[in-house]
Amino acid sequence: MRKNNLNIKLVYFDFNFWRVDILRLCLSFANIPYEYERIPREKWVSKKNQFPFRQLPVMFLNDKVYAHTHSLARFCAHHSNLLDVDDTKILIIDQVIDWANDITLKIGPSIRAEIREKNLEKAKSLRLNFIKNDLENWFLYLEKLFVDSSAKKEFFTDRFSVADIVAWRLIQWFTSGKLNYIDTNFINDFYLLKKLYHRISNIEKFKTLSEFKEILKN
Ligand SMILES: N[C@@H](CCC(=O)N[C@@H](CS)C(=O)NCC(=O)O)C(=O)O
Repeated sequence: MRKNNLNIKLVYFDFNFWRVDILRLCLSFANIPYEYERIPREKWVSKKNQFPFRQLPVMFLNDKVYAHTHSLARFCAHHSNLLDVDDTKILIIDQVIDWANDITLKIGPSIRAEIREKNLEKAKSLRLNFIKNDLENWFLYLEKLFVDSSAKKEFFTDRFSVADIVAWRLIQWFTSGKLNYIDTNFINDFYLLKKLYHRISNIEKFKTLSEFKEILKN
């Protein structure tokens, strides 16, 4: 019998990305087992129609399929005791997840131009526009949300939650050096977010998760 009678399978592409990693990190943090299927990009066209919104990630739960990162994150966080019971705290958590979605949509066109269209000139121009118009602003918005939400300035809701995991995963992504033209030192301008990142990286239970190690290795 699985913990909480949950029989969970997550499906994503065959690379690590925050949309699915936050789900995996939550479940693993709470010792909730899950299966994980990685679909190679080249198989996607033939499989796409099997999925409700033709997008990944999805979660199979007891043989029914569910989609959309935010919905899945709430579910996984709730079962992992990483959501909250106070609805104003949940509102804070929701905003961090929506922030992650929004900044991903902002940087998305430059990623697609590079990886799918293989148009490096277009990718560069879109990326430089993102850096000029969005990068700093969107991290400022997140830091301001942290300042306004957190009394102790330790975690978004003063208790480690999926919001902190989302922020950790996105900061890791944007400082990984994988995003062309983004100076990974940009995070030094966001002292509290940088401190949050290191605080989370040093949570004993978190830093020993296999998912955590795998994300940092890639
Ligand atoms: N609304 C979805 C968006 C997910 C999304 O954009 N997934 C991308 C990969 S990161 C995708 O599946 N794209 C479909 C495709 O490339 O055909 C969510 O919140 O999860």
